[in-house]
Amino acid sequence: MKATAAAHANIALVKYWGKRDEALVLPEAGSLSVALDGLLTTTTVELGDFPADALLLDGKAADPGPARKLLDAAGIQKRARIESRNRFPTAAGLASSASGFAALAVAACAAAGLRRSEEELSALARQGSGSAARSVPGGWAVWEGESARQVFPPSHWDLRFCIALCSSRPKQVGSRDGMRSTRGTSPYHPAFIEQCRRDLPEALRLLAARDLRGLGALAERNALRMHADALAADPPLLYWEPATIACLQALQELRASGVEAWPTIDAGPHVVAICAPEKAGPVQARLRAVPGVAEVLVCAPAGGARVLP
Ligand code: 2P0
Repeated sequence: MKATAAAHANIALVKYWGKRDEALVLPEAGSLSVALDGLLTTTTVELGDFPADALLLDGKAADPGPARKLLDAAGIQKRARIESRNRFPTAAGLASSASGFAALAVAACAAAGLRRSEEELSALARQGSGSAARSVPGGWAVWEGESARQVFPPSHWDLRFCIALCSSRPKQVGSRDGMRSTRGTSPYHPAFIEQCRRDLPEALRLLAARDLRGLGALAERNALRMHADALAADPPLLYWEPATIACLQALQELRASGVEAWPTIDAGPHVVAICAPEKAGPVQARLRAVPGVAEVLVCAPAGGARVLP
């Protein structure tokens, strides 16, 4: 009654920002992501007749409530001892809910001896955190409706994702509250959702063709429009730090000098620059020189969640 699983976090190129069903965690529009090899979570689940559920997150006791919700959804009644570790190079506030809930879904089902398809595991992880649905299949993944599927393996395109860490303080508003508030109060939200519905098929076409200039520019537009949508919420949601803007400008200058790299930004201050492998060195060096950037991690596409022996 014990199993360990590993999963990678992912970065979306067409963002998920809005639920059509809050309780079921169903997205208003489809999203496209890629799993990142440098951002790994390993989770062990032990089931037994323990007095209560317990969760250790990076060695510290944490609320097992959200994990219990996922176990209940899987039909697992036994109490669980869960231990989860983020093998992220720094504790710099990178989102770990995607890799965490993906690893938890896979480890919990393995510990309970439940045979679940990848589609079922993705749908289960989704109930912990929407973006976790995409970390189950990994690689280049599309999430529409109840589950995500891998549309291309990591080997389809050897790109680099340079993550510039632009703040070490915890963000003020989490994704769940942020997207709820945006959906409820931003006058731009319907336009953003319509845009995502147009962006997804276009992004898939550019991804199939390995068109970096096309996909990079689309990812930049999609991310900035998501932030425009959030900025227009009441109260406004400003996720950026001064270093965030400085990174966006540094990437514009790099492109003007012939080093092609495009940014995307999640619901936080960090900038992720997308580029070809041979440009990762200059991009990393340039972003490192931006005042306020603590570190730049370079990641490559990774696979899906898996049970470890
Ligand atoms: C994404 N984000 O597509 C978008 C872009 C953040 C910005 O998915 O409420 O932690 O648990 O479903 O998955 C982060 O949101 O939110 C996210 P819930 P989640 O990656």
